[in-house]
Amino acid sequence: MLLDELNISQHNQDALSAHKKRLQFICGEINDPDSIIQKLEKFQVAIPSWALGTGGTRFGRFPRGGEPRNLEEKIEDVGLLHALNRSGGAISLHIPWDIPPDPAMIRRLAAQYGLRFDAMNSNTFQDQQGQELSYKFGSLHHTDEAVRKQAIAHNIDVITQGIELGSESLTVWLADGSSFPGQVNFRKAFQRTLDALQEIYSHLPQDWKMFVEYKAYEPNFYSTTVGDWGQSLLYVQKLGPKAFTLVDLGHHLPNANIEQIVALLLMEKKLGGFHFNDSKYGDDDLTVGSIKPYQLFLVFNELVEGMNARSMDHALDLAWMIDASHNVKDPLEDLLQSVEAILIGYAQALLIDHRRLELARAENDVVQAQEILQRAFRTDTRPLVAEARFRAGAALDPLHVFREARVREKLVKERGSKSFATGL
Ligand SMILES: [Mn+2]
Repeated sequence: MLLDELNISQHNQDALSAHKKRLQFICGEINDPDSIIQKLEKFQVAIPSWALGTGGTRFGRFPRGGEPRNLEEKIEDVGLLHALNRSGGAISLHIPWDIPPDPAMIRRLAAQYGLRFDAMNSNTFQDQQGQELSYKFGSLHHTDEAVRKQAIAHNIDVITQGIELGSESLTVWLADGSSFPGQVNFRKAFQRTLDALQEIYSHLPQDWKMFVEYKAYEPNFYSTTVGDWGQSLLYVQKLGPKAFTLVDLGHHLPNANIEQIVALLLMEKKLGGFHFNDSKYGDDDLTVGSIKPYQLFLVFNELVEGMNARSMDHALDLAWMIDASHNVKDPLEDLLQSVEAILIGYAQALLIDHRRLELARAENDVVQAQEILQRAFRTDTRPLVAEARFRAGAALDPLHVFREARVREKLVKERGSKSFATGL
């Protein structure tokens, strides 16, 4: 088994003394490092099944081989990541790309790797083979009731499959919208979508949550039926207490103040989950922290402050997931980088002295407020993140171990150079 060949403890032994020096330095600079390290150790980010293969654009796809050929191999890949960093203890499935052939067996397999099933994702944004009616002009907002019924039935089916896997949430992202002015009646499209979501909502088990994800544009380029956080919030407020808005960092118009959106959704008790990625121009789905690490930090600042204000559990009360995919990196290396970036940003936010920040705000000391934030942002939190991993039995430097153990080469040998993972 590939897991046994990772040699994590040997790597940690070799890297330990240099790590301890770096850790000692930062622990001398900050208050209560232990409580930060414990929070980092607890924080888990779900890995989406569709990020394990090379992503593509509409111009092409350049797979590098060794991609998981089925759900079992996808679970094996997430298990590998989790062994390396002990921070990716959940997998988020996409139906119908990952229909579990034998749910009980799949659940056992995941448990062997210490993984649980995070939110289930339905898909009514593309037509599947053998599907009776087309989603070309939308799904839940479609003018034809028969299409809406088909999309509702699919979502209910995804819930049923999720129950068997032990998942506790459904994420609905709709591509529904219009590409040209005049194509849809906004009000009627909203109403039809709400009616359909209500029907799906009525099939949620008691302890389940429904996440309504929004996106400003693409694949429709004029309007989107769940286009922004305001529209999502309208739906989830009307749906009921089990419905929440899901924020995907890449789903906003350029330069939107995402941290403010997060703060207000949390205040309204309607923030349910989070999709991490990064972008320069649109929904670029780039590696978390690769373009705008300061924005990520500011988002985490609002998350930490807002969750503390409501005595929420940082690790458990919101659904954390990566939603990224692109075509130039090894997907597993990319996911290791993304998880690392998330933990670095979270650790920086934990360093913020909120009491002093509130004092500065009360005195309108704008300079001091900025100093407090940026002092935290400019602190190198990587030794804290590495220490959290070390305590959890993971690798001090996961990427180094991944490369040293030649994981990709072995996967190519095992699965072939032309293996193809389902997904986008
Ligand atoms: Mn997303």
